Amino acid sequence: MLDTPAPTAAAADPTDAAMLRVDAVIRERLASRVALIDQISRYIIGAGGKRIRPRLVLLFSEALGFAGPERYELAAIVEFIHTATLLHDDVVDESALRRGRATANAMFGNAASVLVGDFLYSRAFQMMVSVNRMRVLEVLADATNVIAEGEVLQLMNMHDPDLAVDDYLRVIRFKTAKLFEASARLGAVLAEAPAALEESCAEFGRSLGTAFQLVDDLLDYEGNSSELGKNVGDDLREGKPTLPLLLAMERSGTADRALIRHAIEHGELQKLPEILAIVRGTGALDATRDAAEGEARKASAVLDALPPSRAREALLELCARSIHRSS
Ligand code: GRG
Repeated sequence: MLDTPAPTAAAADPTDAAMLRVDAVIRERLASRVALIDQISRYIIGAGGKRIRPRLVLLFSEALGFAGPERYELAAIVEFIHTATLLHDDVVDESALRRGRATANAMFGNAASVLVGDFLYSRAFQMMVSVNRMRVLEVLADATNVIAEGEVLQLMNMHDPDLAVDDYLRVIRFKTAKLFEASARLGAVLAEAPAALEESCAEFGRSLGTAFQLVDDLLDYEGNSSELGKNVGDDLREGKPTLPLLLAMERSGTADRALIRHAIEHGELQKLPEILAIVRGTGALDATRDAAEGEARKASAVLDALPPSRAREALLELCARSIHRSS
């Protein structure tokens, strides 16, 4: 089990009030003179989302003593980038449900979703320019580039039942952990923290982001669509070789392994119940959760480099919540 405390419902998050400021920035910066952009961007952003990445910016800047208004702008920027990737990803994956609603591609079509994703992505860069710090631009230009590489790598790995676990991990570090890493790092950049401390923050984000995606991949098998706000089984439908399947293949006999291989190669959802039974029976889901807990533990350990503060406690809590979640 994770060493971090179990999440407590009553714990006050020091970013709650600051997040209201971030939401105000988000609303203000979504504005476009083009009605369809307004409609779609408000549709997806208004659906909520956990806002984890902006919280990382706020918590790291607070933990390191920075309280300037740029933190709200940067928090909104990472949420815009995240939302742009979701808009694009749902088109690529042909997903129908996101944040408990029909996806933007299902509601407005693929072309509109991709283009509004481009709007949010480029608006994020306009906002970065307004922060006027070359290092911020560098961190986010690098991160978005790596995220795109991760998605292309994932595309190349699709339908490949022989994917190595290390190659799977590389994809999730690129496509998901990189934005967590950048968000945490930006808190340190704002606070002008020494290089070694900035690296520790980045390492926290990398580990937490990896844990987060491992749980995401797990929930695609054992989650509940209404709690998750997206359809379970999407990964299998697409033939995506994620850790639960890779581990189940390693641990199962010839017939079960052949069933999973076939499902990955052909992207079959009909066999989901049988595959779920194999994934559960072989302990692959538990092993995936263990891997996520290991990453979350690594993230928690990094926090020792930070001075004690409310924000540091909230980061610890975030590690626990990222593992023990149903959405
Ligand atoms: C636009 C830079 C750019 C790249 C496009 C499509 C693509 C390349 C990247 C997709 C990356 C992606 C969607 C990774 C998955 C990340 C992930 C776990 C998303 C879900 O995050 P949550 O659970 O979502 O934080 P909410 O809805 O809570 O905000």
